[in-house]
Amino acid sequence: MTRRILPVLALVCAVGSLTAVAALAQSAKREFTVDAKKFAFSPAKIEVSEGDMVQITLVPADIPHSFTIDAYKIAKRAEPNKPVTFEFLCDKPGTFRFYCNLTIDDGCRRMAGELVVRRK
Ligand SMILES: [Cu+2]
Repeated sequence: MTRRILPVLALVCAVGSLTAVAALAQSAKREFTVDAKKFAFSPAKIEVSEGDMVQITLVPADIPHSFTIDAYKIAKRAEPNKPVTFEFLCDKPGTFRFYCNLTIDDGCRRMAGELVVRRK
């Protein structure tokens, strides 16, 4: 009886730990600090993998700016000396434009970058 159960237990444990590893790999946390100044984002390109939890800290240096991605329904505004940190799950693969949706200054319309979510 013990002979039969042990291999099964070993298999269950192996599968269990593999599943845990796979889950960890799927939900990698990626942290980015995005500076916003002189009507530009830096970095202007953010690359992650599908399933990543992405944390962004938006740091405006001159005037208030926002980090907006329509497809992910994100619009976060921050002011100089008051950075804002937020997270979202990148569950949609593709290339998405991020931009500043504030209208304080016309220059904000030129502010744009790219979020690339690679398909797993
Ligand atoms: Cu702006």
